[in-house]
Amino acid sequence: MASLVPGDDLSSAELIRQFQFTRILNHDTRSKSINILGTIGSTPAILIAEKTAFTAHDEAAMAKLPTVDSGISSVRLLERNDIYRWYMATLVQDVETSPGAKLSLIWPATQTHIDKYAKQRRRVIRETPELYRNVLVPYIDKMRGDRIQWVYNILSHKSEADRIVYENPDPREGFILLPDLKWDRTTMDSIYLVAIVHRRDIASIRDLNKSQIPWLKSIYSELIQATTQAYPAISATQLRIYVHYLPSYYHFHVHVTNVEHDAGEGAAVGKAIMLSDLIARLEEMSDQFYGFANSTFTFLLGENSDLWTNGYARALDIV
Ligand code: G7M
Repeated sequence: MASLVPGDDLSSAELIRQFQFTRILNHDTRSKSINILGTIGSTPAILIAEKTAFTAHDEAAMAKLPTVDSGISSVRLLERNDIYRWYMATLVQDVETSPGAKLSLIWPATQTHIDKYAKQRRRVIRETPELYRNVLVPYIDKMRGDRIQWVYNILSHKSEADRIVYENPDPREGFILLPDLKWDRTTMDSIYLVAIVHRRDIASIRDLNKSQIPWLKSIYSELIQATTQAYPAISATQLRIYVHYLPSYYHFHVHVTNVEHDAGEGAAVGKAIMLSDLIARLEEMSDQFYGFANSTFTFLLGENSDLWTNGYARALDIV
C-alpha cells in the first residue's frame, strides 16, 4: 500500500477502508458506541462508531420493521417463558435509508484527541478567577489556531456550507447554526445543532461580561426561531440551549438539542450550563463592568488531559 500523508486527496470512504486497528480507547454500552485508535498510512486516527437510533418519527419505515422480509433479515430465539420470548436478530440495513451505525473519523488525530476519546477518571475542579488566569488562559492560547480550523472552515463557508440551518452574517453579532457532527441528521428526537459565532474574540464563557447581555439574548431568541422554523416538529420549550464549560474548542459556540435526546456527559452537571442561566447570572451582577472572568465555575476534567496533569494538578498541588 502506498504510504499516506494527511492532506492526500483520498476519498473519505477510502480513508475508512485504510484504517488499521491499534486498540480500543473507550466504549459505552448505554450509547452503544466505541472509540477505536488506529492508523491511516502511518498517522494516528480515531474512529468513533455509534449504533444508530430507530427513526421513530418515520412511521412508514417503522411499519416495515417487524416484517421478516423487509425489516428483519434473520432471527434466533434466545429463550421463552410463558408469554415472554426474547430473540437476537439482524435488521435489514441500507446506508441511505436505514444505516446501522454512524462513524466519525478524526485523522490525523493529535495526542489531545487521543486523551479526549480514551477512558479516563475525572476530577472536579473549582476554578476561581485566579486559577482561570494562571492555568486556563495560557492553555487557551495554545489551543486556538490549527485546532479550531474546522470552526474557521464553517465560518468562511469552506466546509459544511450546504448544511447551514441559519446564518446571521453580521461579523460582530452574527453566527452560523448547523448540525453538530454528533447528529445523524435524521433522528428528530436527537436533534443536535451547534451555533458558532462569527466574532473571534470570545474563547469561552469567561470572556463574557455584562455588556454582552443584549447580544446573548438576541442569539438565544434567534436560535429558538431558526430551529423551530427549520424543524417544525419541535417547539421552543423542547430545546435545550447550553454552553460547555470547559469546552473542547475555544471559540464561543452554543449547543441546541432536543430535550428528548440523552446527550450524556455533554449535557450533564459539571459541563453544560444553560445559556439562559448564564444571561441571568450576568444580569444579576451589580457592577456594570463585571463579567465571568471574575467568577468561580466548577467543572469536571479528565485526568488524561494535559490541562489536568500540567495545569490544575500542579496548581492545586495534587499528585
Ligand atoms: O465541548 P464543546 O462545547 O467544545 O463542543 C464542540 C461541539 O462541536 C461538539 O458537540 C462537537 O461534536 C462539535 N464538532 C466538533 N467538530 C470537530 C465539528 C465539525 O467539524 N463540524 C460540526 N458540525 N461540529 C463539530
